Amino acid sequence: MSEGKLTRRTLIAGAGVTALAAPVLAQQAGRLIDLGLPGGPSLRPLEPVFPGKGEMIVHRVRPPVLETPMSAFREGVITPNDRMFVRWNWPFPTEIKANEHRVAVGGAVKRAASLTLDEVAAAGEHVSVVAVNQCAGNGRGLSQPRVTGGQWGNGAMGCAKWTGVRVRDVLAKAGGTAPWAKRVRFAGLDVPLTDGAPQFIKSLPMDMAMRDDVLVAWAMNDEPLPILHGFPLRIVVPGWFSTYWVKMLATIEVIDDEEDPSHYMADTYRFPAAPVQPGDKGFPTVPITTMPPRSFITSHADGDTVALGKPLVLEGIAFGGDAALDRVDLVGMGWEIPCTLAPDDLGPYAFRRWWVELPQVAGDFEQVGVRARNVNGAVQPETFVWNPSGYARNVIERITLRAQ
Ligand SMILES: Nc1nc2c(c(=O)[nH]1)N[C@H]1C(S)=C(S)[C@@H](COP(=O)(O)O)O[C@H]1N2
Ligand SMILES: [Mo]
Repeated sequence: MSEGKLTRRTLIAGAGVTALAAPVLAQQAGRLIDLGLPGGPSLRPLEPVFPGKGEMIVHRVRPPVLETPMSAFREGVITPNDRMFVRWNWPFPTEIKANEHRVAVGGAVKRAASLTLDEVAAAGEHVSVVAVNQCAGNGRGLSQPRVTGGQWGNGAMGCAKWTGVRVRDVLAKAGGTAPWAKRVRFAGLDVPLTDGAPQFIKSLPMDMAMRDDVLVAWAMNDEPLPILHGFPLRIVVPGWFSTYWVKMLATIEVIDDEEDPSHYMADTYRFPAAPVQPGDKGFPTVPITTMPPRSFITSHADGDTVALGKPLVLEGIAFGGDAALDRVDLVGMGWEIPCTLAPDDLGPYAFRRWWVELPQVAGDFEQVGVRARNVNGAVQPETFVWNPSGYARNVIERITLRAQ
């Protein structure tokens, strides 16, 4: 974490009205990408559908669900704003007047407040954290048996530098929280498409909300948040799945419920408390919270050809989830080869590059993968832990390479 470079001026400058240009619906001569989804249609358009976005895998246009192609992760450990995946549950305003935007802070606080962007920016020290933004459903489309929900490949993740103020400092602007406060709820400007459908509301337990690195952020990679990523403000919770990273933040409500009864906390984004089998019903669940470690080979894709008899470098990215990365090993074919990790200069929650040099390719690589472990000892499992919503996938991802 470091002092953010952005000043209050940067947040407001150029942000009188920020609008999202309409998606380019006239389809370009569509390039298709194969996501390798075992259970269903696997081809998706790969197009720059939204102005301000590069080539993205288009799952849905309204509300947008865009996935980052794995090839983008070869470019570096920071995902540029125009390649970060996009996910919205409900439609959101495509034009926002920054000078009219307010964040309502209420519930179990001393005095309810309605804060301008200036007041939010002045609430405390400006803090930057580099952190992986990952959907809890990332990789869900690879689940076997197939599960319902957006059929993501593994590109519902990205790593960016986020800058803002601490949620804690924003709560202090409302005189602080009541002694009986249990959770802090966040809601954005997006509204349900259908009458009576629940708003997207998420909440954090008090100790998380008060953490040093849990932010109300206005900048992503030193730029104002793009509309698709939640302009003008979003919550950032390093180490936790991005379902908690509420975008277009408009409301903060402190509640005294130990368990939040709202739909997106009580009914969905939950995980079986103990392993289940397909078809099981009525089992206890817990909310999805922290991320487990993951790692990916980015230098090669499944089915690629490598030169027989020649040296080979495999490379990729890894992250530790809710704790720093400890090690990455190349596994498969009886191997367990430690990989070199790039220096840890972006902090514990960022993507980190790894690589391994093999002196000579002796034949095909059958089902090889990398396995990350974090400093808490959490390690990627050999076999996939199935769950009905395909949440929190972190099985070792394997590829096969042909030697020629
Ligand atoms: N207001 C609002 N915030 C939201 C959501 C949403 O639907 N509305 N979706 C959440 C989910 S499920 C994900 S995965 C992330 C995606 O963040 P991104 O689009 O910036 O990558 O936003 C989160 N924040
Ligand atoms: Mo998500």
